[in-house]
Amino acid sequence: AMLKFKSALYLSLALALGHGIHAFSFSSSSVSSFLHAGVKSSAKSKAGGLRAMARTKTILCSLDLHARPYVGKVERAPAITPKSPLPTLYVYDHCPFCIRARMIFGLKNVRHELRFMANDEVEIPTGLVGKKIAPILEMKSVGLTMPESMDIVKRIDQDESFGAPILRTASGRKDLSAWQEKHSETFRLLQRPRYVATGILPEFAFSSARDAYVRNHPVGDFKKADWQDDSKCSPEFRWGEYRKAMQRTSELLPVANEAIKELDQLIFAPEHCTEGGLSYDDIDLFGRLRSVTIIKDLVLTDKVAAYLDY
Ligand SMILES: N[C@@H](CCC(=O)N[C@@H](CS)C(=O)NCC(=O)O)C(=O)O
Repeated sequence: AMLKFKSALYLSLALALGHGIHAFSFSSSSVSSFLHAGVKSSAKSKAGGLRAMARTKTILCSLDLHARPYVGKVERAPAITPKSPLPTLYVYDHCPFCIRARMIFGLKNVRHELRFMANDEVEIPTGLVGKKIAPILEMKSVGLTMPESMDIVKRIDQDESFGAPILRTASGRKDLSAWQEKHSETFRLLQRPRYVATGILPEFAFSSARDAYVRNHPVGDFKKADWQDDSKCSPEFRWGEYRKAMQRTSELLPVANEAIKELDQLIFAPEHCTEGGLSYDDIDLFGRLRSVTIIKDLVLTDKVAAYLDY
C-alpha cells in the first residue's frame, strides 16, 4: 500500500533511537523488530508481497529498504486515491488487530494515512470513538469514524469505489482457531517483552508508553485486575516479570518452533491459508502471524515463510 507517513513518525522514531529505552534493557539481539532478516528461514524469500507491504513498511523504510526491493512478486492492483482527505487509520504497529485493518488497504492498494498513536495516548482515540482502542478508521470525506478491525476490513473491502470486494467469507475452520488457542500463551510470553524491549516501535517511543503497555498486559500467572493494582504489583515488579519472560526464551523458542511446524500443515498455499482463495481467514491468521516475526531465531518452515512473504 502507498502508506503515507507523517513526519511526526520519523520524528518519534528518531526520538526513540536517541532516547534510549526503559530503565532495564533486553539484549537487542533478542528482538528482530519485525524484520524477516532476524527470522531464520530456509526459504530464501525475495521481496515481500502485498501483505508484506501492508505490514512491514515502517521498519523496511527506516532500516532495510535496499536489502528488500520494494516491488513484490505479486502483480498489484493500480493504486486508488480516495477523495481528500484520505482515510486515516489510527494504529499501534505491534497490534494484530491493526494489521488486519492495514492489510485490506494494502491488498486493495488504497492510499491512506497511517497514524501511530503512543500506547499511553488516551485523548486521540477517546475523542474519535469514546474509548482508548486501536485500530480506528476515520473517513472524514464521508463523515465516518469507526473502531473494530473486522468491521473496518469489511467496510473497506465492500466499498466499490475502492474496487470490487476481494475477500471470501471466513471458513470457520476449527483447526486454525485451535492452533491459535493452543499456542497463544507461548507466543504471548515471547512477544510481549519484545514489543517493549526498545523504543523502536512508534507506539513505544516514549518510556511512559512502554510502562502503560506493561501495566495493561500481564505476563505469567496473574489476573489482570491484580496485575494492574499498584498495591499488589509495582511498576518495577511488572517489569521484572517481563524480564523473567524474556529470560525464558531458550525454553519457549523450541515450543514456538514446533508450533510453526504444526501451522505449516494448516496453510493451504502461500497465497491463501484456506483452499478457495483469499478470505477473512487470511486477515485473521496473517494479522497474528506478523507478530511472531518479532521473535529473533524463530524457525519458519518454507511454507510459513512463503505465506508470510507473499
Ligand atoms: N475487537 C477489537 C480489539 C482491538 C484491541 O483489543 N486493540 C488493543 C490493541 S492490540 C487495544 O487497543 N487495547 C486497548 C489499549 O491498548 O488500551 C478489534 O478487533 O479491533
